[in-house]
Amino acid sequence: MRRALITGITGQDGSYLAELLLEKGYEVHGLVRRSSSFNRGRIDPLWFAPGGDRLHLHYGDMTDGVSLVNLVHSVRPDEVYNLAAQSHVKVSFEMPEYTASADAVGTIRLLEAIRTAGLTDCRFYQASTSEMFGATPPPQDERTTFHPRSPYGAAKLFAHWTTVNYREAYGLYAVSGILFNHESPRRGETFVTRKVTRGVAHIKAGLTDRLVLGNLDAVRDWGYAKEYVEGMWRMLQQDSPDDYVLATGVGTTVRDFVRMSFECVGLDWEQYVDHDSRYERPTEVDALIGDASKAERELGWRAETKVEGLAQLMVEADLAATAQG
Ligand code: NDP
Ligand code: GDR
Repeated sequence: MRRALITGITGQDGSYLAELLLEKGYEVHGLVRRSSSFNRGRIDPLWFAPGGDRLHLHYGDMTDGVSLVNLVHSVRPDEVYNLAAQSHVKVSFEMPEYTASADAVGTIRLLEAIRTAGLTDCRFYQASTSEMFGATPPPQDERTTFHPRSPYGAAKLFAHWTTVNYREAYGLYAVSGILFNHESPRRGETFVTRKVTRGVAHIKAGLTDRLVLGNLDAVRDWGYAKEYVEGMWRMLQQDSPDDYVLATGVGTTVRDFVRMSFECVGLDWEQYVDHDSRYERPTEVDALIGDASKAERELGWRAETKVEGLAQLMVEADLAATAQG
């Protein structure tokens, strides 16, 4: 039985990936950080799903190297998926040092834990991001120049090159998945898509009549998270390690995503949306549109859900959640 360790298992991607690996028969170990409130809502249903007895959770933190060393030495995983991160771009401007510690140095801590445990056959996935391209105009692929525009983007770029270096220096099977934005009903409520679809559901239910947003002109390439975790897994099943972009190839403005989401419930967005510059970033990433043809060619992976379908499924899930209270 293959054994996987997932950092960030309580997040959007971690929960979908844990589900996928349990379905594939893996023993799944997850790193969970201590919180005063319940932070396992997304993975709670997995305990009761088929294979739930193969799920094991461990306390630890990306900023605590000792916890990572102890965990890797005791679990001795075949595959490690490093998904844990302070993943909010705007927050990274307010917490740059913490973001660098968790996202950049945290990756070094984890890679060193694998190396010092002597796990030479262990396969490592790093959750890299289109934010590393930042100011470089689209389309972006694996050969595009990096130009991050936030402490988050810069920290992830450090982690990306560290992953490449451990592959080259130590022969570790280490890959960097450069993923463009991917969303779902499990997306955190402060990211723009979920903020919008949840806002639409609340407006439709009469709980509020306002939705306050920042920059509506930014262009993003939004796909469906459930499909992207399949791409992560495929990256670790190749004969040799390499880096891949995952994206839909379609760019949409925030404004158009807002319009589509309101149209799902038959409302005109302009009647409800206000602007507040406090939601803007000191430096914005204007446009991200990915070219995932290498992943399609070598992994047989392509994004199936397009942005309209994504908005629809997220609005429907938020309408259902709102109705349940
Ligand atoms: P989320 O923000 O939903 O999840 C982040 C996870 O990391 C959570 O489990 C969180 O725990 C955990 N975490 C945060 N800080 C620490 C820490 N110091 N120690 C241990 N765990 C920590 O992110 P996503 O699921 O959306 O993204 C997964 C990864 O992919 C992230 O690294 C993100 O940066 C990257 N990425 C995401 C993209 C996207 O569009 N979703 C695109 C490209 C890259 P808790 O639940 O307790 O908060
Ligand atoms: P992003 O996602 O920064 O692309 O990072 P986010 O949803 O936060 O922002 C997307 C765009 O929407 C604009 N925007 C707003 N954003 C938020 N959060 N809240 C608002 O009210 C708002 N109004 C407008 C933003 O300015 C931006 O242009 C996500 C994260 O998941 C990262 O971890 C990941 O690496 C990248 O996607 C790829």
